[in-house]
Amino acid sequence: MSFHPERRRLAVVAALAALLVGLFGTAPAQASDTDHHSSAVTWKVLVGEQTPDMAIQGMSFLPGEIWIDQGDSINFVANSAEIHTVSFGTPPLPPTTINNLEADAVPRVGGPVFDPTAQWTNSGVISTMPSPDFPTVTSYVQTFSVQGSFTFFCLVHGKMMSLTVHVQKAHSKYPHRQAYYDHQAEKRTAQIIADGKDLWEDTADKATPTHVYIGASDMVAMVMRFIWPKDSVRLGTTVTFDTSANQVVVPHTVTFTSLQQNGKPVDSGTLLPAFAGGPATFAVKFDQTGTWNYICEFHDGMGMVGSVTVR
Ligand SMILES: [Cu+2]
Repeated sequence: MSFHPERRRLAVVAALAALLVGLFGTAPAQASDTDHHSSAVTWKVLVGEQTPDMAIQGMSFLPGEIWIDQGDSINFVANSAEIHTVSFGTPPLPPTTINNLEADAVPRVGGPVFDPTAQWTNSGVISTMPSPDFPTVTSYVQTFSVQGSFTFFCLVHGKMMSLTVHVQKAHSKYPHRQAYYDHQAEKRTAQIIADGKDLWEDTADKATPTHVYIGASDMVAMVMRFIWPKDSVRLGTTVTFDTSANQVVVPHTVTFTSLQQNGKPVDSGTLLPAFAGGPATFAVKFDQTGTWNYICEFHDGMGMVGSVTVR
């Protein structure tokens, strides 16, 4: 084994750090010490929430409202495997289809200093989990030089996932410090996860071995799991996979890993809730005994997998 790759990576990081200090001067102070601040502060906003097993995903910026001064920056930090963006303005394409959404969400638009007069500003896709399909970032920093109140939103989850930034005159007193926002975020995260657990339990109460729910979601949380009682079904049974427990537009698939019918792998393709145009359900009639595993092609990395045992 050799240390070389690691050393090379460290060297690159050090060079980058040097370059950043060169570009922006000394590292900014943290928002904790005093209100009589003279140097610019970098604040932290969390993007998304999740349980450690990634089963429950939240759709909030935390905090959802923040007061900063002219010259301060916000570091938006990826906090979930689910993808989000930090966006402002009107996207170039109406984000009504998955293709449009991806075309708008993926490219970074705008520089390091926020420009409220620009038609569209976008972070690119923010996630803790790299995607094989598009580039993602784990951090996005914007510096605010213009006074005013600005509401950012997540293009993926719509305007219900929003953050208002109040930019005060330079050197104004802050109403809250970072520790206040961190504490608020902790409390809100617990509420979001409790909401997701309730949603999961309510959906599990409706599920049967022949009616499997493909996740569940409301305006606060998403359950990234197939929901069904883990009982077997008899040969010849039809199992329906159903997206109707979702109140937000989240695409899923039911993709079997080894089951074939008519010489083809059994795969639903992209499913969407009926209100988003569907197809909302997928039915499979099981004509072979065994345990058949399936995944959601979008969310298997979060553990969204299931199985049907046919006896
Ligand atoms: Cu999925």
